Amino acid sequence: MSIVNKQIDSLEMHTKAGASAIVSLYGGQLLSWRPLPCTEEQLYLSEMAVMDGSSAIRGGVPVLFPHFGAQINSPNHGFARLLKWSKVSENKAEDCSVLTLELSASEETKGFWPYQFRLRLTITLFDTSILLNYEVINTCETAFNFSGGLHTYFSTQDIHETGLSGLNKCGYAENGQRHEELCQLVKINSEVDRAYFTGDKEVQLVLTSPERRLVIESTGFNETVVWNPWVKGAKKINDMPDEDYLKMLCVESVVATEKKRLQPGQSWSGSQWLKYKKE
Ligand code: TA6
Repeated sequence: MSIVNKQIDSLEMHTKAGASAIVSLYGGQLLSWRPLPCTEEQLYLSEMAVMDGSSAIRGGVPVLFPHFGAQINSPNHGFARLLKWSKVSENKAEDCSVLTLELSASEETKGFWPYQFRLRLTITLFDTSILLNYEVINTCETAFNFSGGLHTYFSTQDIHETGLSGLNKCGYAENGQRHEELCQLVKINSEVDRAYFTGDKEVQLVLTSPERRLVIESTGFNETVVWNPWVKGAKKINDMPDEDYLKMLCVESVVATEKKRLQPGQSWSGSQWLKYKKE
């Protein structure tokens, strides 16, 4: 955790009872979440993460926009995780703490994508849960299409003992092939990079690992990507220790294959709500 405090411009959030979170202005990225009652870290953050603003931070919750994945003449997963966001507001209530960050169009973003937009991330920290709301507003005079989402990295004590339920019977794409999920509990025993077509209804998944259960509720987004690079993939990632595939699993709430279209003045939002459960 010292890595966070050392190098980047970040904001701390706390509830009165003692849950906490750390958010980087660079990328508008949640880096740490410690809910009650355990106050243990729930997110994976690579100890080799680059924290000087020269590349995306490996871990926490990278915000993807204006596209998911690769696109010609634009950084992988878009520019939002590579730019400095600004703070819109910060409020405290009896049972929660709320922070809103924003990224809007600039000369830099126009170099990659010609549209005027506002991208807002509102983080609400409760004692035992954290709600991330991702909102895109079209502030230009023409319509645009976009994709993106929340690329959440969860920590786990042991990937071999980690499972994800709630995807049974859901169709997914992996390596260009379509499949249907047949498992009640998806176990991660090899490289996985699957886009589940969960649809834009509310989705409820449960991540089970030796140390806890986390309920992951998402709304708005139409796909859920499950990613672990496993042994070979991890070796190719420069900013992650080779053995760390054992300690992480990404469960991403995204708009990917089917882009969203916004008319001038329109907005769209999706959310991911992470709820800590001990057993
Ligand atoms: O969302 C899954 C994914 O697109 C994987 O294919 C994998 O490459 C990952 O994201 C990480 O991408 P990054 O650009 O952060 O290295």
